[in-house]
Amino acid sequence: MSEKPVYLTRPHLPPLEDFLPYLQEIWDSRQLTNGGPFHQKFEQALAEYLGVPYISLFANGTLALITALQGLRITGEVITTPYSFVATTHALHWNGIKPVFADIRGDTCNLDEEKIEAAITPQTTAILPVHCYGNPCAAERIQKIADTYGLKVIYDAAHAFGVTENGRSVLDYGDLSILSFHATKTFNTFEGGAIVCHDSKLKQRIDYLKNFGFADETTVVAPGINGKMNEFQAALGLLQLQHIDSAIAKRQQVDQRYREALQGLPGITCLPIPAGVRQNYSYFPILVDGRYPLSRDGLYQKFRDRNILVRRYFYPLISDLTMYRSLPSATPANLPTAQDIAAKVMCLPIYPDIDEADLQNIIDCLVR
Ligand code: T4K
Repeated sequence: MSEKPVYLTRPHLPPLEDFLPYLQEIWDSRQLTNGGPFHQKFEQALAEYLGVPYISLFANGTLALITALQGLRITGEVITTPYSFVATTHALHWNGIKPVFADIRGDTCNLDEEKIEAAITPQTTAILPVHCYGNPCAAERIQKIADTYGLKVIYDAAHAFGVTENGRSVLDYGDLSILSFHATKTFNTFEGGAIVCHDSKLKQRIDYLKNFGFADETTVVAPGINGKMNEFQAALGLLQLQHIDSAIAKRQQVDQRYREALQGLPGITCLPIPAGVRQNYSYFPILVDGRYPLSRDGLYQKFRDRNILVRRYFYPLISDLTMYRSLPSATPANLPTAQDIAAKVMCLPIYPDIDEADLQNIIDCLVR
């Protein structure tokens, strides 16, 4: 076993000396949070980089998700995917909304658009899909369903920073999208997140909601929360924007390396990148099936024994967790593809500065 663990990911950071002038400015101004100058600059720069009309920064992606649901006044039932990080469904729970799970597609691991209509009831108010691993959902079809039934669409785009399909940002779709800038994401501000929306009124409401509902010093217009991003996060974000394209390009090289090395390996399938998609390479999921000499969990253990910290995102399914499994939609028979993928999936380490020897060890662990 090698002494140094190989982590699933390592956060990409700019050179520390480049960040020191930003810190100096924060120290000098003593404006630490509440929409200070870095917050304003980062919000604007980010909207430009992502090519979106309105963006509101948040302390993290989960608060963005919780606030997004409040922003659109979502109630009742929301159709969502069981194949995601727990925050997706927890955000519904924190809003007193009943999650209704529908199955996923095997090719993208995203909510299967053809399973949505059957899950709609008179209580349904919205659809909450996830662009899982940055692969875009079938957004046009989902919008048609939403329009037919008068539903809102909220995209959990936590994995989809900068992702485009046929040149169009995935953030263009739905009523709004949320992003995560957590340390483990392609673009990070230690912790952080955002809501992207398409009209100024909604942005205004979201900005009130993330600041306790304050419209001015004495006016509280809604029961808001504290979701604000602080100046440290915003300054780092501003600097990180200068490095994001090269970080994505380096991730792409790792992705390519894996695909070449694993091509034709019986029992191992790399999830395809759909045609026309500009990915951000945030994850490298593989599916391990019965043709491979080890079970998925056997392979997981082999990696662990070599101190390679692969992860089984997303296993277990959210619908199998104790707090959700008694929901009628959580029954495994309702979610056969999600069950199948969750039993086969494993995410391999991927990050811009991954060591060449580590990469070779990971590949060797799979092929030998
Ligand atoms: N929606 C979706 C679809 C999401 O995937 C997420 C978050 C959210 C919503 C919510 O967004 P946030 O509220 O988080 O902004 C991680 C992350 O904590 C979480 O952000 C992420 N999804 C989820 C998929 O993964 P863990 O508990 O599995 O991470 P952890 O601490 O085990 O770290 C994974 C690897 O990263 C390890 O190998 C070590 C390495 N690492 C981690 C951290 C935190 C570092 O090298 N440095 C670090 O600072 O949840």
